[in-house]
Amino acid sequence: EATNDTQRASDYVALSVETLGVRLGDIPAVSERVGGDPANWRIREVGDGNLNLVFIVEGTQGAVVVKQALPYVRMVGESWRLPLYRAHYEYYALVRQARYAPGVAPEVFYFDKPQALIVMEYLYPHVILRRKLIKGERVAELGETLGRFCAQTAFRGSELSLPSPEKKADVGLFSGNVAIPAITESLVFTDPYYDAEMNHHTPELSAVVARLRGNVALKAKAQRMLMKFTANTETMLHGDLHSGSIMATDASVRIIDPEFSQYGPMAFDLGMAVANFLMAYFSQPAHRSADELAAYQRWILEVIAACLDSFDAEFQRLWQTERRGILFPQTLFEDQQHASDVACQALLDEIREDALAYCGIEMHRRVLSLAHNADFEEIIDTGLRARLETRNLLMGEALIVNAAAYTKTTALVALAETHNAG
Ligand code: SR1
Ligand code: MG
Repeated sequence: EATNDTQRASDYVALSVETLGVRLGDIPAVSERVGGDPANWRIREVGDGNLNLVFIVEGTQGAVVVKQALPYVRMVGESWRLPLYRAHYEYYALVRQARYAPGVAPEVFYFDKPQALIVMEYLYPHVILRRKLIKGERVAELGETLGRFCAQTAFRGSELSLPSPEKKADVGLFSGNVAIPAITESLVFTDPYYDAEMNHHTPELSAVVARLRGNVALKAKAQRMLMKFTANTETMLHGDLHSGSIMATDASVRIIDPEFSQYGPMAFDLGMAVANFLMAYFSQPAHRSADELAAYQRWILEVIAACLDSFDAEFQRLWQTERRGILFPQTLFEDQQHASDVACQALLDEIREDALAYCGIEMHRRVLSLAHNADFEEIIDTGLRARLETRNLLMGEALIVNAAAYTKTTALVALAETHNAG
C-alpha cells in the first residue's frame, strides 16, 4: 500500500527552507510536480498549527505542501517529546480517506517514513476555515460536505463496509499509535475538569469553571465518553476535525491534517466538527458589527443543521446501498425494508446522542485546557471574551449532561439560541 514508503538509511533530520530543495530536489514525484531548478524553488515555512513543520514549495510547474513531524510538540517546545511515527498514521489516514470520501482530503504525492515527511497537494486558493468564520465569510455547501465526509469515513471505515479481517488488521496497525490518542485523552477529556498543569483560561471565568468542576454528573459523563473513545474501535476517525483542519474557498471544502487519526467511535468527528461551529457562533458578537451579526450567526446554525442532517442522509444512503461485511448482512433484512430502516435509525440515534456529548466536551476543552482556538483567543477584551466563553461553556455542560434532550436538530439549534441570548 505504501508505494512511496521509501525506507531511507539516513537518520531523521528536520527540514528548513534552506535544506528542503537539496533534500527533495532529486525525488521525481516532487521535482516533476514543482518544476525547475530546486535551487530556485520558492520555499516558505507556514506551519501555524500546534505540532509540525509545514512548507509551501513553488517552482515553474506548480506547488506542493511538505509536512514534516518534529520530535516534540511545537507549541510547547522540546521539553514535550512526541514520536515521529505520528506522521505514518497521518499518511495511512490520508490514503484511507481518499478511498472512503474521494476528493476531500489532499492528494499525497510522496511519503518518506524515516523522515516523517509527507508531500501533498497544495490547496489553493483555500484558506483555513477558522479564519473565514472569524472574518464573517460564507462557504457554499459547507455543512453538507462535512456531514457527508463524516458519514462516508464512519461507514466505510467500519465493519458495516470492510471485511472483518481487513478491519481488524487495520485496528491492529493503528494501535501502534499510543502517543497521539494519549494527548486527546488528557487534553480533551480530562484536563478541563481539574486544575491540570498546562490549563489556562480567561481569569473572569473562575466562577463558571468552579461550577463545572463541581458538577459530578458532568464529570462522570465526560469519563464515560472517554471510555467509549478509547475502547470503541468502530471506525477510523479523522480525530481532530476542528475548523483549523478544514480549508475552504467560497465554494470548495477540503479536510486536512488527520494526524490524530485513530480507530474510535463513529460519533467523535461529527461532534468535534459541530463544537467548532458552535464556538464560532458564540464568539461572533466580538467579530461582527451589529448589522451583520444576526444573519451571520443564523448562517452558522444552518451549517450545523446541514452537517448533522447530511450525516444522517448519507449514512442512510450507504446503509441501503453499500452495507456488507459481517455485521447486518443484506440477507438479514431481506423483504423487511422497514426492519432494516429501524436498525439504521437506532444506530443514527445513538451516534447523534454521543456526538452531542463529544461536542460539549470539545466546547469545554478549547476554553479550559491547553489548546485554545482563535475564535475566542483573539478577543482582546477579556470581560467580553469571558461572557461569550461562558455561553459556550454552559451550552457544553447541557450537551454533556443531557445530550438525549437535544438529538433533534431543531432542539440543538434552539439550545444554541437560548444560550446566545444569555
Ligand atoms: C499538544 S497538541 C494540542 C492540540 O493540537 C491538535 O490540533 C489537537 O487538537 C490537540 O489536542
Ligand atoms: Mg492539527
